[in-house]
Amino acid sequence: MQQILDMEPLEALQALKEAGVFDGGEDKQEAYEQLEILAHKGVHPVKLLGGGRRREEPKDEPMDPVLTSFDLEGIARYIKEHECKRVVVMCGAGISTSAGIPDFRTPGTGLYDNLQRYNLPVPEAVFDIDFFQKSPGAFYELCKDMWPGNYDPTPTHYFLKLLSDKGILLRCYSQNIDSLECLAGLPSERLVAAHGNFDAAHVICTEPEVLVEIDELKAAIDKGEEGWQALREEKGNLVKPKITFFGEDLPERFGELHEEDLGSCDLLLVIGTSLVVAPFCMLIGLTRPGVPRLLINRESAGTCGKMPMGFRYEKEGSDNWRDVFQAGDCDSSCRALAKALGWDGDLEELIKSRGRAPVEMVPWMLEAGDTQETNEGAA
Ligand code: CNA
Repeated sequence: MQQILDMEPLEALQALKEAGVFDGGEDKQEAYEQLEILAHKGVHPVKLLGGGRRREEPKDEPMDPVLTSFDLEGIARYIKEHECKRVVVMCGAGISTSAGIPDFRTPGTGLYDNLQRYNLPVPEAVFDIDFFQKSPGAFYELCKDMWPGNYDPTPTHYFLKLLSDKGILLRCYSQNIDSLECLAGLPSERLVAAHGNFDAAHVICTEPEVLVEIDELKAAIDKGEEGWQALREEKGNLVKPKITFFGEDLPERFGELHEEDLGSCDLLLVIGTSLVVAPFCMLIGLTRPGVPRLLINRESAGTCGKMPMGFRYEKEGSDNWRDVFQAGDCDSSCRALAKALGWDGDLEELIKSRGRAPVEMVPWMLEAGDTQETNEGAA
């Protein structure tokens, strides 16, 4: 593995392929294709496959169970007994559906239907730079609707604020562009908006990048096609919020923090995502093998049949020592987890006060003095 680590990303991937790592089934082939895209961008496959420096335990080899039960109660007990201090949350569109913002992949919801008149070949095309250049209207329509201020945070967003106020949230990695985490009061240093958001705008395809005031873009979009066409002429090309499109690099903050955060977290919560967008989905494989992982989602996602170091909750007995799948709705599951922790009163107060109610830190963080000591790395 060390020799492979020293190779260039593409060369290393080829060596792994030749060694048979991707033999046996469509899922493995899909994983190979995702890693190939990343390798072209300079991301080393071994880091994502779990062979990086931080691995103290062998990859995907059974260990003694780290949970006393594989359910929300087991996770709650783990948090308290192990005095978790560095919880990482990964989330996606599913945490905002109860706010009224449709996700992509749930059949029958509105986002795809609303955009039909723009003849999107697939829903994801709305975040495709080539499609945007040909047909910008669909994305601008989506922007108008999703602009921060049009929707309220959900109980799940306040659950994130609760973890932060309790002092145990190291970071929340969100794929969402709706900024509802901030609106719920989550401090910006606790958030990585992995696919960007509406905080800033830029002229596409400029090097060095040309920034545009976000309010200027909003005013143009509000005027409709006439408005954004005029802005395009003025700036020399289309202007868009700094939301990451397929084929664009993720924000620098993601690159700076994710390895250290995932490699040092003591619990991973994955909420409301189908875990199909790379490189984001690969983060679940960067935790140390003894770290418990909980997926809260309506449907199964990110399993080991689909990706390297994926969840093993479908496995029997000693083949799953740490993964829990809570199938169902995010809001009720977060409420149930808060209840199992004895924090349900705090959560309801946060929801009622729109994130303003005071919440006391967990005793083990109070003893630590302040969050800096253990949540070092707030950036
Ligand atoms: P996705 O692929 O649409 O998956 C969402 C997942 O959430 C699915 O597996 C659903 O079953 C599940 N789900 C939906 N509602 C709930 C609920 N109430 N409780 C529990 N589970 C639920 O979306 P991902 O986030 O995985 O995909 C990443 C894309 C989608 C990102 O690039 C986003 O930018 C993009 N997106 C973002 C938003 C937003 O910002 N709110 C909305 C739509 C799409």
